[in-house]
Amino acid sequence: MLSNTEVAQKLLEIRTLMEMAGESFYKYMAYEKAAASVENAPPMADLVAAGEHVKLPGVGKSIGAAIEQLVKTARCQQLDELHQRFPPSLLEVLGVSGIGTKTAALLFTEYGIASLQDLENAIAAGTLAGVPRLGNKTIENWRRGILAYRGRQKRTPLPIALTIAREAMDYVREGPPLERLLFAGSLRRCEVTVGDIDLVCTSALAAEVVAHFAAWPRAQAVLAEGPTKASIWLPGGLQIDLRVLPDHLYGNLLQHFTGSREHNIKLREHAVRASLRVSENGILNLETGDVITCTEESRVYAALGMQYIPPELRSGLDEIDLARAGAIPELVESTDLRGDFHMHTTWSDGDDTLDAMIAAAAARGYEYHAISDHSQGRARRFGLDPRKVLEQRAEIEALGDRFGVRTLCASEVDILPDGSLDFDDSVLAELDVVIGSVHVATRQSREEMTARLIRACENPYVTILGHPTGRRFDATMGYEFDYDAVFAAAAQTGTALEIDGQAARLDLPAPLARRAKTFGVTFSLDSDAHRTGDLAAIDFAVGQARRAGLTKADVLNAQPLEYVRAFVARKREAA
Ligand code: DGT
Ligand code: CA
Ligand code: CA
Ligand code: ZN
Repeated sequence: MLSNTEVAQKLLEIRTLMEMAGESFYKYMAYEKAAASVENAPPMADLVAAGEHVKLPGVGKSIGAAIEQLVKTARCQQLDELHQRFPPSLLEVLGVSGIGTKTAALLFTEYGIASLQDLENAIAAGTLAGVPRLGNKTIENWRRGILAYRGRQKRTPLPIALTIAREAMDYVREGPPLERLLFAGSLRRCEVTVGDIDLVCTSALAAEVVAHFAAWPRAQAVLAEGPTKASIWLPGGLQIDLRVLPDHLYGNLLQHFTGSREHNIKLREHAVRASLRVSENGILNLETGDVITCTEESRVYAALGMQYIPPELRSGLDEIDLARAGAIPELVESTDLRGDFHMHTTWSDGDDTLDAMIAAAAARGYEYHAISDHSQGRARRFGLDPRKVLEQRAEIEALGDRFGVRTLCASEVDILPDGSLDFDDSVLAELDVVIGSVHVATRQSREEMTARLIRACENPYVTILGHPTGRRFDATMGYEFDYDAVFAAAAQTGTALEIDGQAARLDLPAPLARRAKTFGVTFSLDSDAHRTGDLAAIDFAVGQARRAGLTKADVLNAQPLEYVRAFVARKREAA
């Protein structure tokens, strides 16, 4: 059964294909109007069942018949006929700026180009060169348009974007002299994925800096290049924008390009009430004509009569009201962390030895950390059985304080399908900290998964619920459960919820962590490192925590070891 939105999308597809087929404006626009009606109507399945769909504005007999077929079978005669003429894959070509329905139809009928990939191949092979009506400039624009389209389709995970941004910044610094350089946009706001990378820079030699940037050998194409800005595309379609202004505008520039768009709109609305206009070029007083320029970003907010708002909170929610009331929370920082509860060694699936991981944790200046190798699992090849757990504990105890950090004995224990744990209580009781994680049977129903996670929270030995949603960037969508019910259980039982900083996870995501906080949940920010080099991934967990508005007090591993021990003991004693 198609939803209203899906029916509307099909009607719009008919509209576009009709235009391609050369139908009259009035004919195809009727489908566009009908699509808008459907979008705003009560559920179409009900209307069709009652025969009332034909009464919707803009829906007559023939469109009504199409809607009825779509609702019932997800197909309709009009669309089937149009697909005989034009393949559905051709629609993607319309996503390229500069290509309209006429051009797409021509490309298909005359050159057999049926998809974006076909077009890309034809351009690369030079097949379209020399075609009258298609100048070289048009084809070059299409080539760029395809890259931009691909880039728009695909958002890049934050950890990958951050690495690339740092490499681009290193390259920019090798060029003409500059004052300050930083990434802005969604990357600076620590969004889980970014659409593109925005770099802001101050220099007296803007044009030279821009030219150097545009010549980065890693760029596959240069979009706009002007005296103060340029955009490049990397292979795969990731875009990087650079903007260069004089140094006395650094604060304005950084504020402007950090966004979010929603935040900036609200900020400008607030400013206008005080007759101020905010832009990257300064704050203009509309009454006096004076311009306030800000060398530091905090001055922008001060000039607008509010507290500084950290980038992670600039989402356009309530942060401006909070800042005006002086009520922006003091967000947790990386330097607040005294430890990390989640890391693996060669005892299970890690790449580095126990000694190496402990030394690396000590080198980060932690007061304490936990080694949390996997439990045996259901025939997991690399997991530890109870005997191995005790063996590892003996080894950790033998090391004592050799590395200058307190190593806690932990385990990342599988939460089994029924919510029980992979180890008996007698084994769990030997551990300082227990992380319970779902790794198997992830396709349970929402109800089963909810009950499973609640049961895990109710287990007196579960200190932390690991990567609570199970989602990953690669493909895994995570499992469904009733978030509120599990957050309430975590708060009530004194179970910490993890924000796992591993590049592929970032789980809990910030919006859910923000929600969990309203239940009074305690959080654990962890690296889930499988090698020494990944301990720094804990910073991504901090980024998500900050986006969620978490403070030091919300975070278990921002507390001293005695507090952690008491947190664990309280839950075990309550049982
Ligand atoms: P993204 O790239 O989709 O992950 O999200 P952002 O927030 O990085 O968006 P982006 O790259 O389009 O623009 C960066 C920031 O620049 C945006 O958050 C707000 C600010 N900005 C202000 N005015 C404009 C404008 O006219 N165009 C664009 N593109 N950005 C603007
Ligand atoms: Ca961006
Ligand atoms: Ca951008
Ligand atoms: Zn793990």
